[in-house]
Amino acid sequence: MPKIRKVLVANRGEIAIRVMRTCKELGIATAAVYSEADRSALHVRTADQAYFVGPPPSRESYLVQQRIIDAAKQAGADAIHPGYGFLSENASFVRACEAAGITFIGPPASAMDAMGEKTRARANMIKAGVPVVPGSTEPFASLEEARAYAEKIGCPVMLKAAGGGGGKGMRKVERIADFDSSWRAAKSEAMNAFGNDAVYIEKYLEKPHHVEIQVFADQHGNTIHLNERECSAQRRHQKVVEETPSPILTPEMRAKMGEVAVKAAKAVNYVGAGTVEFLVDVHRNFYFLEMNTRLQVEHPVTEWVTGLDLVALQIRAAEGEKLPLTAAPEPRGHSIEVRVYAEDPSRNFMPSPGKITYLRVPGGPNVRDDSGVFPGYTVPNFYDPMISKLSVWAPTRREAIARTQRALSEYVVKGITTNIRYLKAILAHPEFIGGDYDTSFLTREHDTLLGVEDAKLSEMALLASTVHAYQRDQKRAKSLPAASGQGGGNGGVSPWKLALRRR
Ligand code: MV4
Repeated sequence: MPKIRKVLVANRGEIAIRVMRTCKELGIATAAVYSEADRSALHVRTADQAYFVGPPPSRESYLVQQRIIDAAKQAGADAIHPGYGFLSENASFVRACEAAGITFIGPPASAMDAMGEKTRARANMIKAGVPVVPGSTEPFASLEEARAYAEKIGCPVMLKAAGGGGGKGMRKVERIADFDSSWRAAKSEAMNAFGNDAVYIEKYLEKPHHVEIQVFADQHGNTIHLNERECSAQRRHQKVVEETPSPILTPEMRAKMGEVAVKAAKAVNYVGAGTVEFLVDVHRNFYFLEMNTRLQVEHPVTEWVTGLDLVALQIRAAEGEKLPLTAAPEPRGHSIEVRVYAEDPSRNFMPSPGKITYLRVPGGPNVRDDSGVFPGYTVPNFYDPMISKLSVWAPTRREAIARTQRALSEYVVKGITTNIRYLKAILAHPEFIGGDYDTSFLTREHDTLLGVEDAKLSEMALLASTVHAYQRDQKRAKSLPAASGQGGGNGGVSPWKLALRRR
């Protein structure tokens, strides 16, 4: 297979720049695509050339397959890197690339098909001997059939959309009396979100951890894992903080989960970078959840502890090269990534697009800032409001937390609101520091992390500090020399103001 000489990056923002950086290091030319809203975006300036693909909404630009393929042809690119999101997990796009004679840097369409639908993925995994969350593999024909199944396995159960992912169409059923209404709600939500109302049932797992395994495969049947990422710090199914190694994994669990993840990837003839997601229950049993058939947002933490460049590995695998390693490297040290968003935590995390009037980006030893923004840039409101990923490496977890805090404190972003303070609060929380935080952590500790105070306690604290200040000022006023001409008084000036004058 011939070497790749030019890559069209079918994405925007930080991930487009991330991919182009490796291309540059490998001597590969780059072409960007951009929408009307991204004319002055950093990924356009980073690429060797750039092609306009349409109006701001991604449906009319970044998601239009033919526009992307036409741009690649015009550029004379021999490959397309899809990044994450957009067309990255779209099997029909992979086939369209193939038909156009362009290498898709990612897995074959057949692997995407095998993992795309949750019930099909579960069936494939069961066949391969991969543990899945106990439950059904087929959607149910009727409500009665579904209710009978839920009664058999016992509440609580989780209803999930077969066509879905990311928590949409998902419903927890606590009592069988609630089953019928939850079932109908899940089905209609699934229909609206995915155009597919198939719903299946799983046993509900209490307070699970989200632990995922990075896998990698070449075109010659060599498949390895690259250890795990702990991703339990999520809010509304959006990851906020990721780290590796997972603080809850033993070397034995890592080896076992890695082995299972490789088995999952092999079962679908996977090629390139992929991620096998697991739920880990309180007893530390682990169950296959889904497979992401793309490079993930949080891949930098894996790069930090393995020393590998995952984008370079993706490109080499797409060129038909053999994997340069045969087993998972021992994790070296610890890495944490936090996602910096243009959003306002105090307004229910509402996106806060707008112009960045001033920007200072963290740096220093073992700090990496993957960003798509710059001073003077206007964050558009058409896309995901993530403005950067801050990741760090340190020898130990304790030091990695301290380094992340240090780096976050260097960040200065003016003009828009960010979640930086919220991120600092997460890293300072005893439960995060303790390491055994599960997927309920951010929701459960929401008020604490936002600095929302208990109203009664706040009132009490205000009273106490007022009394204290008054008593202190009384004492100070008494020890003051008498003010001139005022007969020993202080001219009617309050003791507080006097105290302030003395400072
Ligand atoms: C579950 C679960 C508990 N039991 N399935 C949420 C997104 C979807 N991909 C899977 N999810 C869950 N499935 C059973 N049987 C709890 C979750 C879940 C979750 C999973 C991963 C990361 C964050 C989460 C937050 C809430 C619920």
